[in-house]
Amino acid sequence: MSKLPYSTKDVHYDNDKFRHRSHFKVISQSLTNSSTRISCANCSLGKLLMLLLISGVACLFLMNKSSPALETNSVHNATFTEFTEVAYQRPPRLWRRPPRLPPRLTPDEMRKKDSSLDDSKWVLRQQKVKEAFNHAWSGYKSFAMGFDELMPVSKRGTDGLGGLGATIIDALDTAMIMGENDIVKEASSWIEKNLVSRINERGQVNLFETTIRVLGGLLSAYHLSIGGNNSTNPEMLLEISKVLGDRLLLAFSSSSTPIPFSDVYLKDKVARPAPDGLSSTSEVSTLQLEFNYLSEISGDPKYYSEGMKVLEHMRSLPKVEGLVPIYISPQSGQFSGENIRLGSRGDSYYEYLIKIWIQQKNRRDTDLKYLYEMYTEAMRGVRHRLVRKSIPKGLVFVGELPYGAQGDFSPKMDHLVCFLPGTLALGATKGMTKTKAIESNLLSNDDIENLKLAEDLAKTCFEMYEVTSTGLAPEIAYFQIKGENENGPHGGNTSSEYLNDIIIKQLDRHNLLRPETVESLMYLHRITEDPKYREWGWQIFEAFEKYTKVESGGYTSLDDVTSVPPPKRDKMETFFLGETLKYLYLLFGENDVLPLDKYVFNTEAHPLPIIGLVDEI
Ligand code: DMJ
Repeated sequence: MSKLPYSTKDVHYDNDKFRHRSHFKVISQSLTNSSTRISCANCSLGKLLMLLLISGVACLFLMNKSSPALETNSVHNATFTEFTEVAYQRPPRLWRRPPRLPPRLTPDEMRKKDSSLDDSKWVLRQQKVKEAFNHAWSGYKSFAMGFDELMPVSKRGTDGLGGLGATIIDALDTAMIMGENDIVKEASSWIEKNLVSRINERGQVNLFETTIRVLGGLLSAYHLSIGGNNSTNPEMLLEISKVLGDRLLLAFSSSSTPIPFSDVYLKDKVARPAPDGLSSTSEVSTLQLEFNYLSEISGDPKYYSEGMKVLEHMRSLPKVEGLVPIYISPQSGQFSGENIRLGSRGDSYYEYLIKIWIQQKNRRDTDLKYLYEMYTEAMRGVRHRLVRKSIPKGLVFVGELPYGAQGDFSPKMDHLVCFLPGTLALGATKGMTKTKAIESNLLSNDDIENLKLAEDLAKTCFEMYEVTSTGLAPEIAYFQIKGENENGPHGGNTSSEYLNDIIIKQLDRHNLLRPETVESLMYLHRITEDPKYREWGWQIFEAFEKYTKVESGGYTSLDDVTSVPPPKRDKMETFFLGETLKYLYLLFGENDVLPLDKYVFNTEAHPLPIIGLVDEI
């Protein structure tokens, strides 16, 4: 094998040195190359060739010298035109400088180099999310410790969720995932000292909110602390979960049907229906991931069986292509009204159908295939009945049927619906990457259609942020479908190409720091591996930083995302720490942290292990 003009050792030592190869070095190295030397010296033809080579080198050296014209025209004195004209008069060169060589890395090394640069960008961005979490916690701790939520502008606390210190419990597993050990200690010790007495002393709580935020938070912190974070005692978390779970079971035992009441009175140990007698469909069907896991770790099946009765019952109720009204009566056990939507009161019914099936799919003793079928049918119903495209630019959105199957379609989409892209993607690949699912031939036609819808909807959800002056989404958007209201109320970002597709009404312009879009971006990034989802997430995070951060600590909800500066609403919802910042942190981090084929996230972003797959983290 002929030798290289420079050694490979040099290349490995420092590539940059070899980016520019001097003629002299290249030629002299080839002359001193031993094999050339030996063969040249050994014959007279060789000597002749050597002579020719030396005269060639001399000739090249002379031709390569700068032209006299250029030497007499100093670059500093000549105008640009003079300089270029002179240059153009030069005789064409026979010998040109060799181009700068790219670094001599193998394609593999090149890829690694690029991705490590990219990785470090995301490590820094993830760090920014951690800083935001610290800022949120420090505001809460300074002004509202022990209250449910922080009012960051007026610097005080408020109990909007029954007074169980909801922010502390919602934030605990986020702090664990981020490795914020001081916060973990503070939160755990507050829970250990206060939570049981709060459960015994406080009044009315909502069954759903308390289950997803408080019970869900305790359970995932329990799981993450087993054999891991020793500043939290998992046994303590399990004991408190049982106390709370038992109290919440009153909502089931007080009802004469499998549909639980919506409110539990903790101190009095009773449960009652909401004033209008109805429960929300999403609320009664968004308890089971938590109750099932509590049965799993406590060994007591009662939580599982009460929760699952709701879904078994709902299985037999009439539906519109799998779609259900947003209210249900615990007295009759029947759906109430005809209003069908995937926004408030409907959303997580669909989310939990697939997630409970995933959570339980490895159990041999139960057959929950019916949940998978209910989900598949419902998503067909969504695609058939609720999905439309806006005009003029064709954003895909999910609307509503406020008067049921026979009534008019409403092009209204709550920000809450933005959970759907993530759930659709998860349901399609079951947590695998899209590439792997395709290679393994695992996607059905429904899965493929759902995945496509997931990607289209994720774009729409992102554009709901992009279209406003603040870069933050409103609570509710309407989509243009008839060409009316062309100059109707819009988001204010005149450089958005979707300005006329998205209508934002006066009363819908608030932003509560909600997580659904960044949640879906996290799923789509992990599943499709498309980097654009991370970039979108970063843009959203920057908008939160710019407009919702309160200097003295915490982040605030806004009254109007279409005006700058946006008026503040003075509330930091618990899900900003429990969900929004957690999903952003996971979006910017490694995909194998809490992998989607081993964990299901409850609707409040609390990761729970898929039964039979994970014993410890
Ligand atoms: C959270 O409490 C949960 O994500 C719930 O499913 C919907 N609403 C909020 C966040 O927006």
